[in-house]
Amino acid sequence: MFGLILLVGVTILFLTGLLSYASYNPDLSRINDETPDKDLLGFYLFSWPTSPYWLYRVTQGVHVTLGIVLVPVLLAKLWSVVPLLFSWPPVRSASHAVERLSLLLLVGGALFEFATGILNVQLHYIFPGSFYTLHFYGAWVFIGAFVVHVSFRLTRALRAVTTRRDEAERPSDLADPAAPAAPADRAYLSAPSAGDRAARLVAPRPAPPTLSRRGAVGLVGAGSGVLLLVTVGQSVGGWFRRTALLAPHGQDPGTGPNGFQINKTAAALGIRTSDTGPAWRLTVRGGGRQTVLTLDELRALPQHESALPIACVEGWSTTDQRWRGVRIVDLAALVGLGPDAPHVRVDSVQRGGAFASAVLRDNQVRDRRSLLALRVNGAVLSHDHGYPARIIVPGAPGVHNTKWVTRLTFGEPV
Ligand SMILES: Nc1nc2c(c(=O)[nH]1)N[C@H]1C(S)=C(S)[C@@H](COP(=O)(O)O)O[C@H]1N2
Ligand SMILES: [Mo]
Repeated sequence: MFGLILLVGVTILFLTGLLSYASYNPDLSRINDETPDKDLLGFYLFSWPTSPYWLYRVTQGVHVTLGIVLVPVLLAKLWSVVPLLFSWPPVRSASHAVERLSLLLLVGGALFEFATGILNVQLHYIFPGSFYTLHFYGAWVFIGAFVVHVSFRLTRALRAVTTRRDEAERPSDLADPAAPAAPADRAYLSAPSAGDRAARLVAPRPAPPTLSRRGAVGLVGAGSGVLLLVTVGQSVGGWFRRTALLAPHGQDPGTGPNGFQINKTAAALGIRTSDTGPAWRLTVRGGGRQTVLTLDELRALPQHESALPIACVEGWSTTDQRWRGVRIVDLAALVGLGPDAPHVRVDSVQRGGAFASAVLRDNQVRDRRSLLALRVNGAVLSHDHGYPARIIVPGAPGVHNTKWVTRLTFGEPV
């Protein structure tokens, strides 16, 4: 039963994970992602759409929330199969050898993916390398082993959940290989081989139970349920944020127009007020031209509104915020690029470090909801939300909504 839950759950995790990777537009530029040799594993990459505008909020909310909720199921599943690790003889046939080898990658891969994912959403960046790269490679290794494992075990798992309980649990059958043969359709319940006995997870000499089957399922279900209740609020955002007791950023993002989640503060990234003060300029380049604007000049351009959320790879998102600023296509027009403007490289005043820059694809540039925002919810952007100007793009992962923008470069090779 745990195996079947994981079969469905892990498949969803894998697919939403692949989507999350695609959403970074990793094929567009090394600035967005440096995973080496992704071309082969990234065969499926596509141009991430801007509609529906809540797309990443949903796919990544599902990915992170489900990953956390499945932890008790994964642990219980591993616990239930621990005896199999010591089955004897260790290898019975060629196919058994393949299966056991795949288990190394399966169990190792599962622990690696869950551990790196949880460390990332809890903001412990302790990896020896980029999180994307590790989690992405790990996912492919794991899913390979997962496919092998499922192909070996699916029929057995389905049989186990459709078998009547008293039959499946009759230990005497299992302990005694000389037991009389059962009718043909129940043949697997009698005179089992050593391998069969081990695979059915019934102890040959069971000790008195400390937990009933129902108790074990209940414990795991309750564990997952509690995790769901204290996690999902960070993806739903708004009022529900209060219920997200496990959210590493805390439950209270503050009040007022700028009272929504801040990922990294200006102070944490060493953004100086002198960089964003009166000396701040926006440089727009492209098509062989360049123009430089002051904040007042930017404010004098046509202003537009978009109601869009911020949705982070860490699984948290905000509800829709009311952004106001200049359309990115209008900025492209300043250097003579029309409505068919190309991709743009966005640079912030941030000196190095992750996420100081990003490259947006042409479909994101051309979407009329994509803004260089100067205001949010009726107020000027706060310093922590990217004053004086930040990017906001529908459907994009939060990391591409660059804060403290100072330069836009259209159409150059990136
Ligand atoms: N310059 C810069 N912009 C940035 C980041 C950053 O580290 N530096 N973080 C990004 C990430 S990962 C997210 S989720 C969003 C969060 O925006 P917020 O802090 O306004 O909610 O900002 C993005 N913009
Ligand atoms: Mo993020």
